Amino acid sequence: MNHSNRKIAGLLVAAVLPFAVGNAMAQTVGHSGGMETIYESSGGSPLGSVPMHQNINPKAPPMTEAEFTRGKEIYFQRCAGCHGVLRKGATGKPLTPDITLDRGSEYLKVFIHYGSPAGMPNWGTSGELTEAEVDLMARYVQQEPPTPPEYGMKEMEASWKVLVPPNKRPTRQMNKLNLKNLFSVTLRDAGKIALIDGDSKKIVTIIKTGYAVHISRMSASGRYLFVIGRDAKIDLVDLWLPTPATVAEIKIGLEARSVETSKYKGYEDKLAIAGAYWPPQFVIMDGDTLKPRKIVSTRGMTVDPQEYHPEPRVASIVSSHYHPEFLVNAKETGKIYMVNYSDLNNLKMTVIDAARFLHDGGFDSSGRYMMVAANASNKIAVVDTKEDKLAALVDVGKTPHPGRGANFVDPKYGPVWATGHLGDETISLIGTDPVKHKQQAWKVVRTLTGQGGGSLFIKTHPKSRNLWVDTPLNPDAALSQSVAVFDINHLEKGFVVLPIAEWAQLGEGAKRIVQPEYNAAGDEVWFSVWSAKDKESAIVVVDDKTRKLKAVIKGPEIITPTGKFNVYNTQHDVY
Ligand code: DHE
Repeated sequence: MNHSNRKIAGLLVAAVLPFAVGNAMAQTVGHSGGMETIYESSGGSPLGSVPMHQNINPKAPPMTEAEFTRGKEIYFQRCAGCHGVLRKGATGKPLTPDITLDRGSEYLKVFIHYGSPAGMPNWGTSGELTEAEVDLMARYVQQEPPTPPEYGMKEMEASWKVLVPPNKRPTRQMNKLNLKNLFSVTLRDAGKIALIDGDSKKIVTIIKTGYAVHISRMSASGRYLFVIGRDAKIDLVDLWLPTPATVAEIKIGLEARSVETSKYKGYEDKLAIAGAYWPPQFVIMDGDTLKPRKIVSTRGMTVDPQEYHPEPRVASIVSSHYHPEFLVNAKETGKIYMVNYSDLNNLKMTVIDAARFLHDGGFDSSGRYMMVAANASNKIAVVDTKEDKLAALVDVGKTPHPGRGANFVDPKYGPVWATGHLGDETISLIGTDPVKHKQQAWKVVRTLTGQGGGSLFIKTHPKSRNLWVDTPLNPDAALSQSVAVFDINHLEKGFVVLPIAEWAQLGEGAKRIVQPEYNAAGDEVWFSVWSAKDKESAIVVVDDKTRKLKAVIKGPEIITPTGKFNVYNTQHDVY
C-alpha cells in the first residue's frame, strides 16, 4: 500500500461499510465489532450460484463476464449476510452504485483490504482475498446489484415431493427408539442430520438434507421432525418409521433459516411454516405433507424510521400456545407478524412494531411471552402471545444472541429469562413474572459477567441449577474451546470454566464449543465441538450434576456438528 492509500484508510476508518466475513471457521478477528460481522454471513449465501438478472452499469469500471460471475460468488459467500442481497444495507452499510461510484475504486480497495474498526473485516491483510480479488470486488460493488429471481407457488409446487404419502405411513411407532430422548444433530457442512439416541449415544441414522443445514424443529405430537437448510429445502422426517426417514420435501425459496409447526390445541401436527431470507417471505404448509398453502411477503416499511425495505429476511419463528398463531420475526423491518392460521383465505395478522434487527429467541417459562433479540438495537422485544401485544422492549448488552434463551428461577428476583451477547461478555437476566414479581417484570434484574464476547447460546433446564454460556466466536481459543457454567443458586460466585474441547481429545482444528442442549431428563448437557469439515469434530456429553465428562461421540460421520435438538425439549419448548 502506498502512502496516499494509507492516508485514505486512516481518514475513512470510521465512515464506511462493513462487508461481512465469509467463513467463521477461517477467520481471525482483529478488530472491534468483528464477531458480529463474522457471524452474519458465516454460512455464506447459497444465492451465489443462482442465475440472476443483471444490468451492467456504464459508469462503473469495466468487468468481464467471468470477473462479474466471480464477484457475484464472493459477494454472496462473504458480503450479502451484512449488506443484503440487493445491497440496500442490513447490519452493514448500503452498497448501491449511487454510493459506491461516488467513493471510487481506490477508496473501496483500501477499505476492502484493510477493513475498519466499525466492523468491516480486513479482507486483504487477513489473506482471505488476494490483491486481484480485492480489486475485482471494488469494481463489482460499483455495478448494479444483480437481482435473484422471485420464488412463488409455481416454483414451490415444482420442488415439492411426497415420498411416503400419509396413508402409507405407520399408524403407530414402528421402532423401539426412546423418541423423547432422540437428538437431531445438524451436520452443517455435510448437508445432513444425524439422529442420535440420547440413551446409548449411538447414531440411529444419518439423513441427507439441505445445503448447510440450519435448524430442526418438532411437531406438537413429537412424531414429525422438520429440518431446514440454508438453501430453503425442508425435509419432513417421520420418526415412527422402522428407521426414521424423510417422507416429504420442498424448497420454499432460495435461501432460508427457520421452520416451525402449529402447536395450538386442535391444530397439533396440522400445519408448518417456514421463513425465507430470499425472497423475503414466509409460507404456510400442511404439516404432514408440506403442501404449500399460503405465501406472505414481508417487504414493507421499517419500524423506525418508517422507510421501505426491499428484503426484510424472516428470522426466528415460534408457535403460540394461546391462539392458533405463528409469530414471525422480520429482521430488517423490526416487525413481528402474529399470523392467525385458523383461516388461510381470510388471513388475519397482528403486526407488532418491535425494533431492528430481529433475530433469535424463545418463550419465557410460562410459554406466554415470546422474547426475541433485536440485535442491532441491543434490545429484547417481549410479546404477550395471549393479548397479542408488545409487552416491552428491554435494553440489554451489545448484540444479544440468546438462541432460544434460558429460563430459571433467580433466588432473589423470581422467574427470569436470560440472554448472552455476541458483542460483550455480559449475560442479561430479565424478570418474566408480571404477577408475583411485578417490580422486576421486563427489566434486567441482574447482569452477570461471563468469559467474554462471541457468545451464541445459553441454556439451562427446569431440573438443573446450572446455567451454561458458550463463546464460540470469541477470538481467543481458550474461550471459544471452553464453556462457562454458573451455579444458579449462587450467581454472585461467578462462573467455572470447563475445557470441553480438551475433553474431546481431538487433533488440530478450531474446536469451537457451540450450543449446549439438554437431554429429556435434564441430567445431561450436550456440546458440539465444531471444527472445519476436513478436521475431526465431536459431541461432548457432560453430567449436569457433577459437571464431569460423561461421553464423547465422535467418528468419521460427525462432520461439523453445530445445532442439537432434543425431541422432547424442542417439542415442548423446554429451555
Ligand atoms: Fe443460526 C438459529 C440465522 C449463523 C447455528 N439462526 C437461527 C435462527 C436464525 C438464524 C434466524 C432462528 C431460527 C428459529 O428459531 O426459528 N444463523 C443465522 C444467520 O443468518 C447467520 C448469522 C449467518 C448465516 O450465514 O447463516 C447464522 N447459526 C449460524 C452459525 O454460524 C451457527 C453457529 C452454526 C451453523 O450451524 O451454521 C448457527 N442457528 C444455529 C443454531 C440455531 C440457530 C444451532 C438454533 C438454536 C436453538 O437452540 O434453537
